[in-house]
Amino acid sequence: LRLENDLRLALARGEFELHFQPQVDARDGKVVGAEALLRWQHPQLGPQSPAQFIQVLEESGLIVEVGGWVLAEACHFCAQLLADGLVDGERFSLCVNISPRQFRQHDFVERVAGSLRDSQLPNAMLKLEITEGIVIQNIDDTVGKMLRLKKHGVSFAMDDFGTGYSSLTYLKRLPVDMLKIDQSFVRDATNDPNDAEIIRAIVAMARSLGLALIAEGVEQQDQLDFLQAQGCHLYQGYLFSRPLPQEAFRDLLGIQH
Ligand code: G
Ligand code: G
Ligand code: MN
Ligand code: NA
Repeated sequence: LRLENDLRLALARGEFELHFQPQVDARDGKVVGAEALLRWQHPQLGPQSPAQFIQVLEESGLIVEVGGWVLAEACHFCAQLLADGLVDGERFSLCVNISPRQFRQHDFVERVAGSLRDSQLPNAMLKLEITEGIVIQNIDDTVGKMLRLKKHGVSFAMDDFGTGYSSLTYLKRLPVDMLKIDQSFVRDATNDPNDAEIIRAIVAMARSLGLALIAEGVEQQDQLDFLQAQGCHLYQGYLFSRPLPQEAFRDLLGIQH
Protein backbone atom coordinates (compact mmCIF):
# COMPACT_ATOMS: atom_id res chain seq x y z
CA LEU A 1 0.00 0.00 0.00
CA ARG A 2 2.93 2.27 0.77
CA LEU A 3 4.39 1.47 -2.66
CA GLU A 4 1.05 2.09 -4.31
CA ASN A 5 0.85 5.50 -2.69
CA ASP A 6 4.44 6.34 -3.67
CA LEU A 7 3.64 5.36 -7.26
CA ARG A 8 0.58 7.61 -7.28
CA LEU A 9 2.75 10.49 -6.06
CA ALA A 10 5.48 9.60 -8.55
CA LEU A 11 3.11 10.19 -11.44
CA ALA A 12 1.95 13.52 -10.02
CA ARG A 13 5.52 14.65 -9.30
CA GLY A 14 6.91 13.62 -12.67
CA GLU A 15 9.32 11.02 -11.27
CA PHE A 16 8.73 8.57 -14.12
CA GLU A 17 10.84 8.62 -17.22
CA LEU A 18 11.25 6.50 -20.30
CA HIS A 19 14.37 4.81 -21.52
CA PHE A 20 14.64 3.49 -25.06
CA GLN A 21 16.35 0.29 -26.12
CA PRO A 22 17.41 0.11 -29.78
CA GLN A 23 16.25 -2.68 -32.06
CA VAL A 24 18.82 -3.46 -34.72
CA ASP A 25 18.69 -5.13 -38.13
CA ALA A 26 21.93 -7.14 -38.12
CA ARG A 27 21.96 -7.28 -41.91
CA ASP A 28 22.91 -3.62 -42.23
CA GLY A 29 23.38 -2.55 -38.62
CA LYS A 30 20.55 0.00 -38.80
CA VAL A 31 18.45 0.89 -35.76
CA VAL A 32 14.97 -0.02 -36.98
CA GLY A 33 13.06 0.54 -33.78
CA ALA A 34 13.11 1.15 -30.07
CA GLU A 35 11.24 -0.24 -27.10
CA ALA A 36 10.09 2.33 -24.56
CA LEU A 37 10.80 1.10 -21.02
CA LEU A 38 9.43 2.74 -17.93
CA ARG A 39 11.89 3.98 -15.29
CA TRP A 40 11.22 5.48 -11.87
CA GLN A 41 13.74 7.79 -10.29
CA HIS A 42 12.75 7.78 -6.62
CA PRO A 43 14.05 11.01 -5.02
CA GLN A 44 15.49 9.17 -1.98
CA LEU A 45 15.85 5.56 -3.10
CA GLY A 46 17.18 6.23 -6.61
CA PRO A 47 16.26 4.17 -9.69
CA GLN A 48 13.50 1.59 -9.15
CA SER A 49 13.06 -1.33 -11.52
CA PRO A 50 9.68 -1.86 -13.18
CA ALA A 51 10.12 -5.55 -12.40
CA GLN A 52 9.36 -4.50 -8.80
CA PHE A 53 6.49 -2.11 -9.39
CA ILE A 54 4.69 -3.01 -12.66
CA GLN A 55 2.61 -5.58 -10.83
CA VAL A 56 1.55 -3.04 -8.20
CA LEU A 57 0.55 -0.64 -10.96
CA GLU A 58 -1.44 -3.41 -12.61
CA GLU A 59 -3.21 -4.63 -9.49
CA SER A 60 -4.08 -1.16 -8.23
CA GLY A 61 -5.33 -0.03 -11.62
CA LEU A 62 -2.76 2.79 -11.63
CA ILE A 63 -1.35 1.24 -14.79
CA VAL A 64 -4.18 2.82 -16.77
CA GLU A 65 -2.98 6.31 -15.91
CA VAL A 66 0.74 5.49 -15.99
CA GLY A 67 0.34 3.55 -19.24
CA GLY A 68 -1.45 6.55 -20.74
CA TRP A 69 1.49 8.72 -19.73
CA VAL A 70 3.94 6.21 -21.27
CA LEU A 71 2.07 6.21 -24.59
CA ALA A 72 1.87 9.99 -24.78
CA GLU A 73 5.51 10.48 -23.77
CA ALA A 74 6.85 7.79 -26.10
CA CYS A 75 4.85 9.07 -29.09
CA HIS A 76 5.98 12.62 -28.39
CA PHE A 77 9.64 11.58 -28.15
CA CYS A 78 9.49 9.56 -31.37
CA ALA A 79 7.67 12.32 -33.26
CA GLN A 80 10.51 14.64 -32.26
CA LEU A 81 13.13 12.15 -33.54
CA LEU A 82 11.28 12.08 -36.84
CA ALA A 83 10.99 15.87 -37.03
CA ASP A 84 14.74 16.13 -36.36
CA GLY A 85 15.52 13.71 -39.19
CA LEU A 86 17.05 11.14 -36.83
CA VAL A 87 14.80 8.24 -37.87
CA ASP A 88 13.31 7.02 -41.12
CA GLY A 89 9.52 7.16 -40.88
CA GLU A 90 9.20 4.26 -43.31
CA ARG A 91 11.44 1.92 -41.39
CA PHE A 92 11.48 2.87 -37.71
CA SER A 93 8.96 1.49 -35.18
CA LEU A 94 8.28 2.74 -31.69
CA CYS A 95 7.37 -0.21 -29.44
CA VAL A 96 5.26 0.39 -26.35
CA ASN A 97 4.35 -2.28 -23.77
CA ILE A 98 0.64 -2.54 -23.05
CA SER A 99 -0.53 -4.28 -19.88
CA PRO A 100 -3.65 -6.47 -19.79
CA ARG A 101 -5.59 -4.04 -17.62
CA GLN A 102 -4.70 -1.11 -19.84
CA PHE A 103 -5.74 -3.03 -22.94
CA ARG A 104 -9.07 -3.99 -21.36
CA GLN A 105 -10.16 -0.37 -20.87
CA HIS A 106 -13.31 0.18 -22.93
CA ASP A 107 -11.80 3.32 -24.47
CA PHE A 108 -8.32 1.88 -25.09
CA VAL A 109 -8.54 2.33 -28.87
CA GLU A 110 -9.58 5.97 -28.48
CA ARG A 111 -6.75 6.60 -26.00
CA VAL A 112 -4.15 5.28 -28.41
CA ALA A 113 -5.64 7.26 -31.29
CA GLY A 114 -5.58 10.33 -29.04
CA SER A 115 -1.86 9.95 -28.26
CA LEU A 116 -1.12 9.57 -31.95
CA ARG A 117 -3.16 12.63 -32.82
CA ASP A 118 -1.68 14.80 -30.08
CA SER A 119 1.91 13.87 -30.91
CA GLN A 120 1.37 13.84 -34.68
CA LEU A 121 3.41 10.64 -34.84
CA PRO A 122 2.55 8.76 -38.06
CA ASN A 123 0.28 5.91 -36.92
CA ALA A 124 2.27 3.29 -38.80
CA MET A 125 5.31 4.03 -36.64
CA LEU A 126 3.58 2.73 -33.50
CA LYS A 127 3.82 -0.92 -32.52
CA LEU A 128 2.07 -2.16 -29.39
CA GLU A 129 3.65 -5.03 -27.45
CA ILE A 130 1.08 -7.33 -25.95
CA THR A 131 1.48 -10.56 -24.00
CA GLU A 132 -0.49 -13.75 -24.06
CA GLY A 133 -1.99 -12.64 -20.74
CA ILE A 134 -4.07 -10.11 -22.65
CA VAL A 135 -5.45 -12.70 -24.99
CA ILE A 136 -6.57 -15.23 -22.45
CA GLN A 137 -9.03 -12.81 -20.87
CA ASN A 138 -11.36 -12.42 -23.84
CA ILE A 139 -10.21 -13.28 -27.31
CA ASP A 140 -13.13 -11.70 -29.17
CA ASP A 141 -12.70 -8.36 -27.43
CA THR A 142 -8.93 -8.57 -27.96
CA VAL A 143 -9.22 -9.28 -31.67
CA GLY A 144 -11.85 -6.55 -32.06
CA LYS A 145 -9.68 -3.88 -30.49
CA MET A 146 -6.61 -5.01 -32.40
CA LEU A 147 -8.46 -4.84 -35.71
CA ARG A 148 -9.73 -1.34 -34.97
CA LEU A 149 -6.19 -0.20 -34.15
CA LYS A 150 -4.80 -1.91 -37.23
CA LYS A 151 -7.31 0.07 -39.30
CA HIS A 152 -5.58 3.16 -37.92
CA GLY A 153 -2.24 1.72 -39.11
CA VAL A 154 -0.93 0.58 -35.71
CA SER A 155 0.84 -2.81 -35.56
CA PHE A 156 1.32 -5.45 -32.85
CA ALA A 157 4.14 -7.54 -31.45
CA MET A 158 3.61 -10.60 -29.26
CA ASP A 159 6.02 -10.07 -26.36
CA ASP A 160 7.74 -12.81 -24.33
CA PHE A 161 6.71 -15.27 -27.01
CA GLY A 162 6.95 -18.89 -25.98
CA THR A 163 6.57 -18.33 -22.25
CA GLY A 164 2.77 -18.30 -22.01
CA TYR A 165 0.18 -20.52 -23.62
CA SER A 166 1.56 -19.83 -27.10
CA SER A 167 -1.39 -21.69 -28.45
CA LEU A 168 -1.34 -21.90 -32.21
CA THR A 169 -5.08 -21.43 -32.20
CA TYR A 170 -4.70 -18.06 -30.50
CA LEU A 171 -1.82 -17.04 -32.68
CA LYS A 172 -3.75 -17.84 -35.83
CA ARG A 173 -6.70 -15.73 -34.73
CA LEU A 174 -4.70 -12.76 -33.52
CA PRO A 175 -3.73 -10.09 -36.02
CA VAL A 176 -0.16 -9.75 -34.71
CA ASP A 177 2.63 -8.60 -37.01
CA MET A 178 5.70 -9.68 -35.08
CA LEU A 179 6.86 -12.25 -32.55
CA LYS A 180 9.43 -11.38 -29.92
CA ILE A 181 11.45 -14.46 -28.95
CA ASP A 182 11.67 -14.33 -25.18
CA GLN A 183 15.09 -13.76 -23.65
CA SER A 184 14.84 -16.92 -21.55
CA PHE A 185 15.26 -19.00 -24.73
CA VAL A 186 17.99 -16.78 -26.12
CA ARG A 187 19.99 -17.00 -22.89
CA ASP A 188 20.58 -20.75 -23.17
CA ALA A 189 20.20 -21.20 -26.93
CA THR A 190 23.85 -22.12 -27.37
CA ASN A 191 24.10 -24.64 -24.52
CA ASP A 192 20.62 -26.10 -24.05
CA PRO A 193 19.38 -28.17 -27.00
CA ASN A 194 15.77 -27.72 -25.85
CA ASP A 195 16.00 -23.94 -26.03
CA ALA A 196 17.71 -24.16 -29.41
CA GLU A 197 14.86 -26.38 -30.63
CA ILE A 198 12.22 -23.96 -29.30
CA ILE A 199 13.89 -21.13 -31.17
CA ARG A 200 13.93 -23.17 -34.38
CA ALA A 201 10.23 -23.86 -33.93
CA ILE A 202 9.42 -20.19 -33.33
CA VAL A 203 11.41 -19.15 -36.41
CA ALA A 204 9.54 -21.73 -38.51
CA MET A 205 6.21 -20.59 -37.08
CA ALA A 206 6.92 -16.92 -37.81
CA ARG A 207 7.92 -17.82 -41.33
CA SER A 208 4.86 -19.93 -42.08
CA LEU A 209 2.50 -17.34 -40.62
CA GLY A 210 4.30 -14.49 -42.39
CA LEU A 211 5.22 -12.68 -39.18
CA ALA A 212 8.26 -10.52 -38.49
CA LEU A 213 10.58 -11.80 -35.81
CA ILE A 214 12.86 -10.21 -33.24
CA ALA A 215 15.05 -11.84 -30.60
CA GLU A 216 15.29 -10.25 -27.18
CA GLY A 217 18.04 -10.36 -24.59
CA VAL A 218 20.89 -11.04 -26.99
CA GLU A 219 24.04 -10.54 -24.93
CA GLN A 220 26.73 -12.62 -26.61
CA GLN A 221 28.14 -13.03 -30.07
CA ASP A 222 27.53 -16.81 -30.10
CA GLN A 223 23.83 -16.22 -29.38
CA LEU A 224 23.71 -13.79 -32.29
CA ASP A 225 25.50 -16.26 -34.57
CA PHE A 226 23.06 -19.00 -33.67
CA LEU A 227 20.00 -16.79 -34.24
CA GLN A 228 21.31 -15.48 -37.54
CA ALA A 229 21.95 -19.03 -38.73
CA GLN A 230 18.29 -19.79 -37.96
CA GLY A 231 17.18 -16.84 -40.08
CA CYS A 232 16.35 -14.27 -37.42
CA HIS A 233 17.66 -10.80 -38.29
CA LEU A 234 16.23 -8.32 -35.81
CA TYR A 235 17.71 -7.99 -32.36
CA GLN A 236 17.27 -6.25 -29.08
CA GLY A 237 19.80 -6.85 -26.32
CA TYR A 238 22.81 -5.69 -24.37
CA LEU A 239 25.16 -6.91 -27.14
CA PHE A 240 23.85 -3.96 -29.17
CA SER A 241 22.79 -1.57 -26.44
CA ARG A 242 21.18 -1.32 -23.02
CA PRO A 243 18.02 0.74 -22.70
CA LEU A 244 19.19 4.37 -22.91
CA PRO A 245 17.96 7.67 -21.47
CA GLN A 246 16.38 9.89 -24.13
CA GLU A 247 19.45 12.07 -24.74
CA ALA A 248 21.77 9.09 -25.06
CA PHE A 249 19.36 7.43 -27.47
CA ARG A 250 19.30 10.56 -29.62
CA ASP A 251 23.11 10.62 -29.58
CA LEU A 252 23.22 7.00 -30.73
CA LEU A 253 20.97 7.81 -33.70
CA GLY A 254 23.05 10.89 -34.46
CA ILE A 255 26.26 8.84 -34.65
CA GLN A 256 24.55 6.32 -36.91
CA HIS A 257 23.58 9.02 -39.39
O1 G B 1 12.52 -2.53 -18.29
P1 G B 1 12.96 -3.83 -17.81
O2 G B 1 13.88 -2.86 -18.20
O3 G B 1 13.43 -3.91 -16.39
O4 G B 1 11.37 -4.09 -17.63
C1 G B 1 10.90 -5.02 -16.69
C2 G B 1 9.47 -5.39 -17.05
O5 G B 1 8.64 -4.24 -17.02
C3 G B 1 9.34 -6.02 -18.43
O6 G B 1 8.44 -7.10 -18.33
C4 G B 1 8.72 -4.92 -19.24
O7 G B 1 7.88 -5.42 -20.27
C5 G B 1 7.89 -4.17 -18.21
N1 G B 1 7.70 -2.77 -18.62
C6 G B 1 8.65 -1.84 -18.81
N2 G B 1 8.09 -0.67 -19.19
C7 G B 1 6.76 -0.88 -19.26
C8 G B 1 5.64 -0.07 -19.61
O8 G B 1 5.75 1.09 -19.99
N3 G B 1 4.40 -0.66 -19.52
C9 G B 1 4.22 -1.94 -19.14
N4 G B 1 2.98 -2.42 -19.10
N5 G B 1 5.25 -2.75 -18.82
C10 G B 1 6.50 -2.22 -18.89
O1 G C 1 9.07 -8.14 -20.80
P1 G C 1 9.79 -7.31 -21.80
O2 G C 1 10.32 -8.13 -22.90
O3 G C 1 9.01 -6.13 -22.27
O4 G C 1 11.02 -6.68 -21.04
C1 G C 1 12.18 -6.29 -21.65
C2 G C 1 13.18 -6.39 -20.52
O5 G C 1 14.39 -7.00 -20.98
C3 G C 1 13.58 -5.06 -19.94
O6 G C 1 13.67 -5.26 -18.59
C4 G C 1 14.96 -4.83 -20.54
O7 G C 1 15.72 -3.97 -19.72
C5 G C 1 15.50 -6.25 -20.52
N1 G C 1 16.61 -6.52 -21.44
C6 G C 1 16.80 -6.04 -22.68
N2 G C 1 17.91 -6.55 -23.25
C7 G C 1 18.45 -7.39 -22.35
C8 G C 1 19.62 -8.22 -22.35
O8 G C 1 20.38 -8.32 -23.31
N3 G C 1 19.83 -8.97 -21.23
C9 G C 1 18.99 -8.92 -20.15
N4 G C 1 19.30 -9.67 -19.10
N5 G C 1 17.89 -8.15 -20.12
C10 G C 1 17.61 -7.39 -21.20
MN1 MN D 1 8.45 -5.71 -24.16
NA1 NA E 1 9.83 -9.75 -23.67
